[in-house]
Amino acid sequence: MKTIYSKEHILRDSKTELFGGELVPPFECPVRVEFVIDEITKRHFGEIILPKRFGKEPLLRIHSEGYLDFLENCWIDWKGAGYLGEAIATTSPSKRLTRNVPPREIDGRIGYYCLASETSISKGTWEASYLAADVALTGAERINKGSASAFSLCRPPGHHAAADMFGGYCFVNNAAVSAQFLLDNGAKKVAILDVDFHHGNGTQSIFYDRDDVMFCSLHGDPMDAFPYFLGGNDELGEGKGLGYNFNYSMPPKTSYTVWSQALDIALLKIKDYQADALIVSLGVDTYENDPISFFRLQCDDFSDYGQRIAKLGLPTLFVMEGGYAVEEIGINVVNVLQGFEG
Ligand code: 7XA
Ligand code: ZN
Repeated sequence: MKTIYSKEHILRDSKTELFGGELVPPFECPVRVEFVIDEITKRHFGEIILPKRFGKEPLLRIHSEGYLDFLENCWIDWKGAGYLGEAIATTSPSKRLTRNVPPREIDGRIGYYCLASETSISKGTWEASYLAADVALTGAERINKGSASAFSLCRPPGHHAAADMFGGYCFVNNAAVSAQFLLDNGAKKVAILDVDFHHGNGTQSIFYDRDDVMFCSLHGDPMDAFPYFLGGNDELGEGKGLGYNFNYSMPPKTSYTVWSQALDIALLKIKDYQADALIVSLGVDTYENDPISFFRLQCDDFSDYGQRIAKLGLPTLFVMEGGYAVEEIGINVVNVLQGFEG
């Protein structure tokens, strides 16, 4: 399996995350993907290739023009306002603030497009996010041209990003952009399996009313875990999309025995759907020692679930999402990919 990767992910190098009432160094940091690349190299796991550039069109198939324009200009506008720190939203439209118009002023604009305040925007955030989408699209194009699998080592991650909202360390929804690219280039149906610890609220919301993308997510119960306000097991899709969205939320300390039972159920749904291709939103923050998550998967479990996913026999694009136990992130990611390859 080929890995698509660009060193320029480093352009996303924010210094602050709002965590526990403090500004701390972000969990989503550049070294994460360097550990993955080191492990791929150490285990001789296939060639590492550079992304192609696809332009903004494929991003506009998923995200609104206003949102992409905001991402591109946020840092410039923030600095222009004279602020010294990184760009952080302090207010957002919420239950009873429903005027649905992006404000002119940058504090208002960033709030309008933000779903969670932990994520700062800094110099280079847009450039890295745009490139991460190209990393994903390069993988999708390989699948479209007949490769059995590919690994898009995207950073920053994407699955929390909605059509017009960033947060949870995500700006452009790399998995969604890839799914749409496959559909625009001949696929009739694409399945997305999200195995990150956190619910993929962005991906769910983008495809919620569609039947050409099935979304299945295994994640921490939103009563206990970010993103809190989406991800219930009763969210099944709407309109044409009813019956094409499946959430499997699980409680603190969930073991691999329980997690893998949910995976098997999700895999059956995907099998019955008869998709042309599978996209795996691959977060390894389900690991027992992840610093911000609460499942109990062990390193060998990642190999096992890679094997289970392979049994679907679908062309499969793995898209990197979360995982913050940096010492083991490479081991766990490559275990999934090697398990998949058998
Ligand atoms: O998959 N998503 C992540 O790994 C990021 C979750 C962000 C959580 C922030 C909670 N303070
Ligand atoms: Zn996550």
